[in-house]
Amino acid sequence: MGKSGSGKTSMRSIIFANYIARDTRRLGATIDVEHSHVRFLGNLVLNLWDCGGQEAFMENYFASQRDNIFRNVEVLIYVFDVESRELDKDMHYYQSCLEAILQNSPEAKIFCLVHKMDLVQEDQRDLIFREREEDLRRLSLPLECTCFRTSIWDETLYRAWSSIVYMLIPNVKELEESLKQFTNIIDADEVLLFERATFLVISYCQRQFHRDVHRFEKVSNIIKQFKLSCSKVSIELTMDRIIKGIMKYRNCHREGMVKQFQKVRDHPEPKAVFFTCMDSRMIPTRFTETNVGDMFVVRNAGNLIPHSQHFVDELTMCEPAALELGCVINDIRHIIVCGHSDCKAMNLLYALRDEEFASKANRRISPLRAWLCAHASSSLAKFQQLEITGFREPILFQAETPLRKFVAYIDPENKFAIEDKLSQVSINTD
Ligand SMILES: Nc1nc2c(ncn2[C@@H]2O[C@H](COP(=O)(O)OP(=O)(O)OP(=O)(O)O)[C@@H](O)[C@H]2O)c(=O)[nH]1
Ligand SMILES: [Mg+2]
Ligand SMILES: [Zn+2]
Repeated sequence: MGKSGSGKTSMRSIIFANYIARDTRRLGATIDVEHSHVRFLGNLVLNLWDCGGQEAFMENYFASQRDNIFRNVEVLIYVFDVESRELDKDMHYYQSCLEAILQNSPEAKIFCLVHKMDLVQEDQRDLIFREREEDLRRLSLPLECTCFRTSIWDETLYRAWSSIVYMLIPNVKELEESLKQFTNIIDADEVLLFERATFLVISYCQRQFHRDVHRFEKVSNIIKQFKLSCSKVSIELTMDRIIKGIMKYRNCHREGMVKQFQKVRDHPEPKAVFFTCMDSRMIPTRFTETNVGDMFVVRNAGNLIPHSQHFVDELTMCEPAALELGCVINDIRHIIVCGHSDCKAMNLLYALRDEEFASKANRRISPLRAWLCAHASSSLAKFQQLEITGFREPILFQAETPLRKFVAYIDPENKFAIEDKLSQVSINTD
């Protein structure tokens, strides 16, 4: 939370989405709330809500969305732009947030980030921060708040977020105990435990005194920068690999393939239309061991097939056209719809259960949300029916002709993540 332009999305993008500080200048204002799930320490999931701070949205959070925004909050992070000219208004919104938190999630921890400290003269920073901290503590009563000074241009951002994340880890004491044992066994001066994706410091064990109290954040910052520059090199390497791949194909395999193309051209006998997700992990010809001439492959976000009712008066999409090409013109009799686990499109569909997230305004700015809402909302509805029965009952599918019915059990052994169950429902609904 925090006023528009205070730097919320910037810090989120740096910590959780591999942005560098310079990239944040390109960010637009956040429209309403952006939800993201961050997987953490193996199986923890951090649900981050980045609430756009423009006044119309803020008013809306306190009025019509109050329950939705402030219920089940574990941590409220309020970001103040240290250079803000509207301090009174900032404080007013902050207090409204506290009030709503007190009503809906009284156990929530409160963090205040006095942000953009880089804009304050160095010799003034301590003083200004201390004044703000004092004001905020006083204004927060009866709730307690923890204040940090932050800037995206230095390591202070890591210190603040490490402390926030530390509060959220349920078994942190066990981790600390194991870390202590490990440090003793290897006889180290100091051991730090970083979270793999964000490089936030989760815990540490110190046996030798060290003078620099900011060393952890500095290490986080340096390693993250290093990781980012490695990933840049890796993008260049990937492009290089693709180009080399094309050259190798032309030199080594093309001749053999052309013979197969000619054979297929003279005797085409495709056996299936194969719908799957565009996800880079899906390589359908490899895992089906099919070859030139075997299948027509159609790929999109989430392996969806739009219902025929969407084909109105010449307006259509690629999927029905592909079905006509495969099944009518080429007489293919089999259609395969193949989903996969951890599908980003299905994860988003799951998040679209939230009405506000799926609102018209949000669909207007996101073609992916619009696509999912238009063509997967029936899957979502089926999924929600099944959720009620705890997935014990099968779903019944009935085509337009009453004779075509079938049942499907979704994850009967209860082995999959909830989003993967939705993905299975969606494949069946297609
Ligand atoms: N100097 C300085 N600029 C920052 C800092 N953090 C963010 N900014 C800049 O502030 C501008 C606004 O940042 P956003 O992250 O989009 O602001 P926001 O809080 O998400 O705003 P809304 O989405 O409208 O609520 C961007 O141009 C950032 O580059 C910081 O620590 N120091
Ligand atoms: Mg934003
Ligand atoms: Zn996918």
